[in-house]
Amino acid sequence: MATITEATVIVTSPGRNFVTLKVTTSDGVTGLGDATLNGRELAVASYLRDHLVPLLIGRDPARIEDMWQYLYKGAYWRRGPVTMTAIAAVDTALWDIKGKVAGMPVYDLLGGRARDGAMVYGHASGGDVPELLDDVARFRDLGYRAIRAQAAVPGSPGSYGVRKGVVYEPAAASLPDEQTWSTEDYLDFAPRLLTAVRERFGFDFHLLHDVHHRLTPTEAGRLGRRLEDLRLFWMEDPTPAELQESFRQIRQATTTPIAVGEVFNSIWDCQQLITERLIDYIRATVVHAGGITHLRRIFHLAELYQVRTGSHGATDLSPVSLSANVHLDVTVPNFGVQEYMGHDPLAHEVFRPTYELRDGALYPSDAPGLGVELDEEAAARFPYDPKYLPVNRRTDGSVHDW
Ligand code: GCO
Ligand code: MG
Repeated sequence: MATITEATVIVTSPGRNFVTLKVTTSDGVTGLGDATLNGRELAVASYLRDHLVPLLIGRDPARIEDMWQYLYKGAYWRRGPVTMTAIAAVDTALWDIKGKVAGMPVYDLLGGRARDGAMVYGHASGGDVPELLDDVARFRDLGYRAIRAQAAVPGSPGSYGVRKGVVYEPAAASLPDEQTWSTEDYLDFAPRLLTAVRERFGFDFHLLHDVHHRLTPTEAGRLGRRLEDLRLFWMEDPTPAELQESFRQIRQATTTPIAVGEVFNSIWDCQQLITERLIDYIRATVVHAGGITHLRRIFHLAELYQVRTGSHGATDLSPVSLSANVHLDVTVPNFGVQEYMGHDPLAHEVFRPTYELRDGALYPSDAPGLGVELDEEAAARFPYDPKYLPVNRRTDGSVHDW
């Protein structure tokens, strides 16, 4: 039996911070797992280095489910983003190893492809409506079949979702950026913005929009109803989801499909949302929801309730977790869409993924395992660069959800 002989944590910042776990076996096989938690990276690095790595050495890398149960139940303290991201990193690395040992891509270990590629949505954004429309045109020219549309809300400087550089990156150095938010301005603006997109480009592509947890259920219901004729693919994160039953109210108010889940870390965060069909798409990811093993469980539960998948794929998810997600996406019957923002070219000096973007979809390669290499020498050239996600305040100065 091969055993785990080494596990190292690589923290690198090629354009943005990434934490990666590399597990090595006595047969010399290595596997990678993403452990990036934007703005709280070192907490996961320490959880891995100080608490999990000592438990991995000498164990059988083939027993993925047992390892998951051992780390989850063995911690006594359950769930939470730090714990679940750390467990995800171990789990993902073990799937990568299992694939390499078997000489199979991970999607084959998961039952084989149900589709060739995973349709992705790209992020069109702009400082105002004309800029956004130009960006939507660009994504259409690039062959995207699903496009998310966001623009800066007039009167709310620093609105989320608007790209400033090559890729969208909301985290800022030193202290968190403090932004201002007016729900009234947003509710007035969002329907105008999305109407402008449909008026200019019509209905032959999927249109998505992210509300980024900013509304109450009443406001979200009202917005969803106003957007119904625009036939959105989804309205994302309309309200914070700690109170799962609050989605019932949005549901009763509108037929606009609802997506949620990028901050979820376990099946318990979405059990009621799924089993009561309060959402249409579950957006949890491999890296933040306990790895391939746990995300697959969530997706299978969702399938029973006709909830489709739409995993988070922002720039703060490394090419390792994006690849893992795409391997899972192509196998699940209830796949919906995969978010894809791409990465800063610097990130590709460190991570060499083999998935391919074609015709608006990501195709995993048939390389054994996850098909991603990490260049450790390149990683060492980009030391950790502390950054924080923004904080959001209402116009009266009180803290709101970001
Ligand atoms: C999305 C997101 C992200 C998050 C980011 C936080 O839908 O992709 O809302 O852009 O804000 O991942 O780290
Ligand atoms: Mg989002």
